[in-house]
Amino acid sequence: MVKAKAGVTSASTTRVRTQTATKPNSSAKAASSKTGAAVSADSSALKPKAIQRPIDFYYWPTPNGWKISIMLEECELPYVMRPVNIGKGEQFEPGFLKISPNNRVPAIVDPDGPGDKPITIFESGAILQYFGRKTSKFYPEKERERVDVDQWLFWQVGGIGPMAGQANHFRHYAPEQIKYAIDRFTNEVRRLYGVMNRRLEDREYLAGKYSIADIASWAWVVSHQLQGQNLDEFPNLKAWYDRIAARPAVQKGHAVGRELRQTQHVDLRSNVEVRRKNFNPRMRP
Ligand SMILES: N[C@@H](CCC(=O)N[C@@H](CS)C(=O)NCC(=O)O)C(=O)O
Repeated sequence: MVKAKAGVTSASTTRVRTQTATKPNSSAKAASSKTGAAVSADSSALKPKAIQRPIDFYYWPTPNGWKISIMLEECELPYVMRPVNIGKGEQFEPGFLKISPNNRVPAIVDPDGPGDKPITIFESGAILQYFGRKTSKFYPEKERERVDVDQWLFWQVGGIGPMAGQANHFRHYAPEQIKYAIDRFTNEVRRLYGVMNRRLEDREYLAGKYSIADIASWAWVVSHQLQGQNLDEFPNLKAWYDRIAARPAVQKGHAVGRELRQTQHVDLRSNVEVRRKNFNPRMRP
């Protein structure tokens, strides 16, 4: 279902995931008090609720954004997608800065956060862990299993994400083709694909069962061609990629906002002002 609703940014097209209930928290409180469950205000907010209000999801269809659109779909959480056109520089608008102090997507505001109060979260890894704890899905509760997921999640956030981002930048967006930079980042991404390929030699997923670690890395492997990689060189990785791509929620999440790229796309190479803001940190507020 697609609805128009005012957003933080000037682009206010929003998309609302099908939802069954939008009643305020008081109903949820009443429902839980009937069960007599003795839970602290904080922990109760991290458990799935009978009634969850839509989560505001600040997004642009990019690898870091897909991680969250896929997780929202996998967890069947209701959300309102609020586009932040990073090609037009909307990530630098003051309203968005309050939500995402790093001026980047994705970010979320969950009206039903801990203590039954809204919570704002930026950084895709933190958002994935939050949804994992909130829904008890794709993020195991046993410490040993959770540590396994965490190490691969952090490997993605600190490793393959930034390296693949730089490879993509120097291959496709840099004003000049710098061979040293292209080789350095393309080769490092290749090494990291090799790490995943070895890890997946004797298992179906990166850390135990399908988890937020797989969702995070998959979203980056999607753009392997832009990063100068050939999945045929990595058979275990390719099988993993296809296995995850076959999941209906992954397909749905990956398709969120796809039309925005066509209707609102701005080519960063030809938009001098946006590039000045996006790629020169000294110009940023
Ligand atoms: N570490 C951040 C990275 C977020 C990030 O780099 N987002 C990109 C889109 S994939 C962005 O907002 N770029 C806008 C810009 O560079 O100004 C995360 O994992 O959430």
